Amino acid sequence: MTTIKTVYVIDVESGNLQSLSNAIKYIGGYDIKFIQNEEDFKQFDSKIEKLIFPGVGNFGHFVKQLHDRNLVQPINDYIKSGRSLMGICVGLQSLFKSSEENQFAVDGLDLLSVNLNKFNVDDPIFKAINLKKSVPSIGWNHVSEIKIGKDEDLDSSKTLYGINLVNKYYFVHSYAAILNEENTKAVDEAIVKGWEFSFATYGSESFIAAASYKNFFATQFHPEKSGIAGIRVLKNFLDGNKYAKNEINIDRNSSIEKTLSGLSRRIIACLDVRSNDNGDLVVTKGDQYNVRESNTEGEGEIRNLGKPVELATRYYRQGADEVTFLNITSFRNSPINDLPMLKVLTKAAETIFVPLTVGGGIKDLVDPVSGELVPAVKVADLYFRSGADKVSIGSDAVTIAEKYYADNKQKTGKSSIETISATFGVQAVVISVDPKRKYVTSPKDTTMSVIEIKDPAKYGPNGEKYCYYQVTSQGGRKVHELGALELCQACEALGAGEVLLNSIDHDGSNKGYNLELLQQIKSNVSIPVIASSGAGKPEHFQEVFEMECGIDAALGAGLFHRGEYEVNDVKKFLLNNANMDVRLETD
Ligand code: 1PR
Repeated sequence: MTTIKTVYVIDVESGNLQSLSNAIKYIGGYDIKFIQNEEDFKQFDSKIEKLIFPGVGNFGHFVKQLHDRNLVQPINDYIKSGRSLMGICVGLQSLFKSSEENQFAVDGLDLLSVNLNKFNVDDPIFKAINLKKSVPSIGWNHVSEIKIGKDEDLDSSKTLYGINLVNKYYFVHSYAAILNEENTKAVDEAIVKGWEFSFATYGSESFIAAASYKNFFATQFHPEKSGIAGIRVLKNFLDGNKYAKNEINIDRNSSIEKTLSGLSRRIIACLDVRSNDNGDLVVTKGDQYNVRESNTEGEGEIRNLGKPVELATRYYRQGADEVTFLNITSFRNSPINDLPMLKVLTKAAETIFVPLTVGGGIKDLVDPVSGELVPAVKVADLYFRSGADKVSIGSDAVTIAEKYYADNKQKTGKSSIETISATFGVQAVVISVDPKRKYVTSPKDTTMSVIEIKDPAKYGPNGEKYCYYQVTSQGGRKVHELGALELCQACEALGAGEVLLNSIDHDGSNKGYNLELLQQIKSNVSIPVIASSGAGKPEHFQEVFEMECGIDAALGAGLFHRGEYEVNDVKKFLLNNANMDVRLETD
């Protein structure tokens, strides 16, 4: 009979708790107990042998929670006692000295005397070709170096809890223990004392990817979101297998491209979800946002391409680097605690160990049952607690941006974008943009930034040589006098961490991404941009990643739903035909 052990998890309402719990359940053999405050710690202290300290989002907010809950001293005492502890992401950061990201002016636990700095948008290797480095860093990266053990019997087949040089791990952060002069000195001194590290590089900036000292271990990346490679790291920690033998023995092919950022080409599978006419939740897909089949009598039924959890799981197994669910009708009249997408996420997150994004209806809501006002940050919290890693905001982003410009770029601190990013971090807030091309005869005809159309074949119906992309809300139904670029810039200023850039003109067309739109937005914001709408074959992914502006990720929907291509077909094509770096199953 196998004995079930207990792993204790510090719960300061961090976004990744559910994902971590799911990963531990998947590994098996452990039950989970949460520690929320000093009293819980005292109650369990003598029994704790494995403690996990997960964090995501804002350093200051996270560390303040530890202080407010009187958890700093018990955690320090626990570490001193030599028992096992694993920190994840901000869980790792909070064990360091301090961070630039610190609106509450609280210091970390100072276990290792290094400071956290923001990645440099003006990284010289990007600047040299007139680009900006995307910050936050979101995506899959290798570790570039592992420094372990002083024992002579340690050889290259050994790893730090399974971390090896071949696998890719999911990193999502704006701040890191970057190896500047001061931090490098602290790291060198720590190594002499027996600390062990692995490092990774984002652009030209190297930073601590994992740190370990005796039974203490922490990762900047998210093992619970790093597919099977991450699960292996977590399992090795739980099993106390510090120098686990390397299970991946393939040589990394050194001729494969190295992207400027170091991140591999990120492929996202997207599921547009809504109720069909029978009230069942289905994955659908529109043509220019029209999701009804056309028939001889006009509009037919909602196009039904499958069940959300089933399809999402299939795409994860096919190698999707991320899965996005867009609730395209927002279920406006559902009681808050019973939003249908919560169940979809809960179920999907049980077996999908890559990041999940959910969009649709993220804004301040009034619960139709209780009449209670539910702020957007609470709605987002419900989704995070169900296993989402990011929320995507569409219609509300347009309202917020319009107000931002009307108020002369004043921030209120109260919008969904601001409140969610202040609590859960900028990386948790994606803006979903639904723009439509509008032709203009001259740039003077609008206050929006226009694009000059170079190809005469693409001029407007009246020979217009300029266009801009007018944003819409409510799934394309409402058109606003605001450009896509202006929307993205306002949202970036307010704290959005990523742009999901759709194009109504290209949606469902299979003719490739809207390159002129992508070029305009990506060249004028510093946050990552996901290309969406129009992918019909692997060549379209290659084309979008070859753009000089440096698109961060590419999303596909219809081509995967119709079964024309599997996600890995696209990745293998990118690797074999374009020598592009992708994460494959072996990773
Ligand atoms: O406005 O915050 O409630 O969010 C609603 C969300 O639902 C928005 O993200 C909006 O983009 C999305 N949405 C609303 N209506 C539709 C529709 O199709 N009728 N879907 C819709 C948008 C666009 C992409 C699609 C790509 C790729 N879907 O997500 O998956 O265009 O498609 P393709 O590869 O097949 O071309 P809110």
